[in-house]
Amino acid sequence: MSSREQLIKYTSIVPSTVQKSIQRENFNAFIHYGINTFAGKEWSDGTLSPDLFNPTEQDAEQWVKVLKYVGVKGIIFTAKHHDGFCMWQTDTTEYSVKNSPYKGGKGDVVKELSDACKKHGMKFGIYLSPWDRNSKYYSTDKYDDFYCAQLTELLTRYGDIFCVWLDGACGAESDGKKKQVYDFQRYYALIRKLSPKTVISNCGPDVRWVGNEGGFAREGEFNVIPRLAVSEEAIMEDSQKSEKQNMKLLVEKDILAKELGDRSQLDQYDSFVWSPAEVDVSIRPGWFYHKSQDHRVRSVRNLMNIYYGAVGGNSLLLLNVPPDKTGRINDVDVARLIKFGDRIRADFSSPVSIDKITAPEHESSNKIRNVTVYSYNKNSFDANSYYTPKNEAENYEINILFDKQYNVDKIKLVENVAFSQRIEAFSIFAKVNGVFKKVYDGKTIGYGRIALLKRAILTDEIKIVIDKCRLKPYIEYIGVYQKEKQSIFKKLFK
Ligand code: FUL
Repeated sequence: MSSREQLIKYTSIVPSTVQKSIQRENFNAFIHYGINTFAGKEWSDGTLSPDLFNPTEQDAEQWVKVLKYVGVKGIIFTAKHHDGFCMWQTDTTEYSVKNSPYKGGKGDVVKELSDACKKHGMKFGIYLSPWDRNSKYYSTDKYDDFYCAQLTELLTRYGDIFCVWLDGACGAESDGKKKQVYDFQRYYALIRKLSPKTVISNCGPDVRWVGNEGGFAREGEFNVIPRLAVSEEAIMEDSQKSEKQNMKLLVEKDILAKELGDRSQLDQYDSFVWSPAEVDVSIRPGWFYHKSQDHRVRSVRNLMNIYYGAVGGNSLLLLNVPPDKTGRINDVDVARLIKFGDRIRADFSSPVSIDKITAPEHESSNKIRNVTVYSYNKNSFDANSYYTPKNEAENYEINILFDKQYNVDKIKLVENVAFSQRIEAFSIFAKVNGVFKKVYDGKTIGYGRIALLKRAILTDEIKIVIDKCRLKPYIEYIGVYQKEKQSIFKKLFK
């Protein structure tokens, strides 16, 4: 049993500004595109000829427009995958688009995409694989200089970079090479110096890999976790070391998906960090495009499940959409993505109208009515207004009365993470024929829980009970949504 001192310590851990920004805009896209696309490979060994890279209709604006329609806020692009082939006009190596036939060697895919992102109000980020199978410096003490020179080019030539995604995967030993010891602290310091607002993900201090690539989020996702759980060594140890393992992680629910950060675990440590989890998953079986997988693009239902699990489960979602050999996102994926975007919007298009909301007496001006403030158009909550009770209690009951009966199927809940993550268990009851019936049992809330009811329920009153909490709760938002009445697909195809 955690002591009060321990709970005070856990609740003193809060997100940094950079972490808050990505938790608010928690749905982003990955684009895996490079020499592998043209060779039909997932991992290539750094010896493929740059001649292979020759898209005929490359259109970065198409990528951005499609992804914007889906609702993603930022795009993270594979500027360099493990093969070492650079997608920009780099001065650090000859293995790049500058020696490919694309635009007579004058093409710069990083620039094309960053320009398209700027034009369409999309954030732009880069994936720069630390593992480099082409570089002559790899496995030598010159490699960190080489990698930092690449980072510097990318962070100084293309405007704002919202995220640098550092992959922990490395198969150098199976290549017969000495494992490179990366100077991660130097990479982080360089990124912070050149671009202080950039989020450093995966093998980095700001965002943590959820532990699988199959789209599975944890049911109870805590942001306050033991510091030891996010050491670079631990992440690299758990990352892929062979192509076989890479493919395995794409489909399996890895053991790493076990919960981190509940009280019983925290009680064993004395140093903690704020660490949001990210679910990175591909719309196809592979990260790169393969024609043979055109019939295996994820269904809208599957994408929605992933969306609700991740965005609705206090995690970030990073959905990979790989352009094909022409340099465009394939029509199959485009059609799926359009329906996916429509489905997300439709699911949140009908909030119920709340007549009365009551809760235990509030502290100062932090009254319960504050939690209903939400600007749908801006897709944001008012983070400065929240509810917190005056006194700590065993549990907290919030009653919500609607103006009439609605067919409710989801409730969105947000904690104000400026006060850490506190709620550990909650339940939702709906009044049916004058009697409250339990309709949902939940664990964590954090920055976003979408409580999806097993079936829609016709009701004019619900009750949310916070059953377990670290000290007292700080709630930023509660939204109750009706089941979308008309099938979105009918609307699309009529
Ligand atoms: C992994 C890589 O090995 C995959 O190819 C992919 O880039 C994925 C996002 O990360 O570690």
